Amino acid sequence: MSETIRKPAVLVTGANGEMGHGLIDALAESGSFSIIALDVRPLDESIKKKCTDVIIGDILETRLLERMQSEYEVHSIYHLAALLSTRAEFTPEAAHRVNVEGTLNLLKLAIEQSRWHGKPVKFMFPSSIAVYGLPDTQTKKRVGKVKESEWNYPTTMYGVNKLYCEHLGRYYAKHYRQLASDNTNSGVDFRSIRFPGLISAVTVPSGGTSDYAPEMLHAAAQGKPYSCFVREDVAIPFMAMPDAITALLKLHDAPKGKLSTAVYNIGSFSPTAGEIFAIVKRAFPGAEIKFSPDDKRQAIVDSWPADVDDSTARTDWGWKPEYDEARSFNAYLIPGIKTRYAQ
Ligand code: AKB
Repeated sequence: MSETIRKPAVLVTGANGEMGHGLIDALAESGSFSIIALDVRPLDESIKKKCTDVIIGDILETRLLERMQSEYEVHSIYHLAALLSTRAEFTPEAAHRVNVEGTLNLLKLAIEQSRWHGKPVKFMFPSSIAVYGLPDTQTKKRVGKVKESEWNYPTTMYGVNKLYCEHLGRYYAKHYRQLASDNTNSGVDFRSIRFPGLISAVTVPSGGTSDYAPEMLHAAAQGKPYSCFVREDVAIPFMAMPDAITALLKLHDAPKGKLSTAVYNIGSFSPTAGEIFAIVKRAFPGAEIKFSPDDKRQAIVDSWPADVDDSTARTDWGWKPEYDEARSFNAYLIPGIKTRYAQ
């Protein structure tokens, strides 16, 4: 057995995804854990060098997870792997396998790990505003900010999967095998955040329905024309990636006794697509952007709330975005993206 096993390890699934990049940078900076990265694709060099071990494989491969069981002492799992909302609509059953069965496999791994080393395993689960489903745009306008318990009627397979996995996590943490004579605490400490659309200066998303905002920005910075698939007047909550990473780490570190729920909304700013267009145009005056809404993807965005009520996260674990709309674009996204494509 190698030395790394002695060090408490953090497992990051979907490590090569958008959030994985930011999270691995932040975890590596803290330096207190071995980082075990798992992804179906090889990791980009920039993050690979920050990980103790990289496993290329599928979260549906139970043998691979069983092998991990014996090789690592995992104390925290950031389960980021998922098929996002647009991609999931093309292959709903495959999405269900990855998003639900994959999560179940990781929850089982968490239980086994906790039994093995005797401490709780923190299970960090990024959920999404896709768990909400508003019936029409009038209702969306009328309700404004939604609370965690409201409008839980997702219209996408991805949203359905995320909502179910929130419940699965709560079950594993609180009620697992409740009728068994030997039933003891499962050892899973499940914590979840419903993220808004995320925008990163470093990576471009793929397969999501909130992708129009980052796509518009990244296309403009590269001088590529962009056709936006939603109407100018549609609004959903967005967040700059550094705030999303800070939120995950902050909820991970929050004292358990302060947490009144397993699932939290967090918000930052809620621009319309037209407002994002105006900001992008100011930064890149030559940008060729037109709006040609795709009715079906538009309907998905219309079903998501214009804003979220994140007061519980603020009270319980001190959530507060550091990047409002102006700071996100002026201090992070625009300079970061300019530097990225100048290289
Ligand atoms: C998606 O569009 O699928 C994601 C999300 C809102 O969770 N970005």
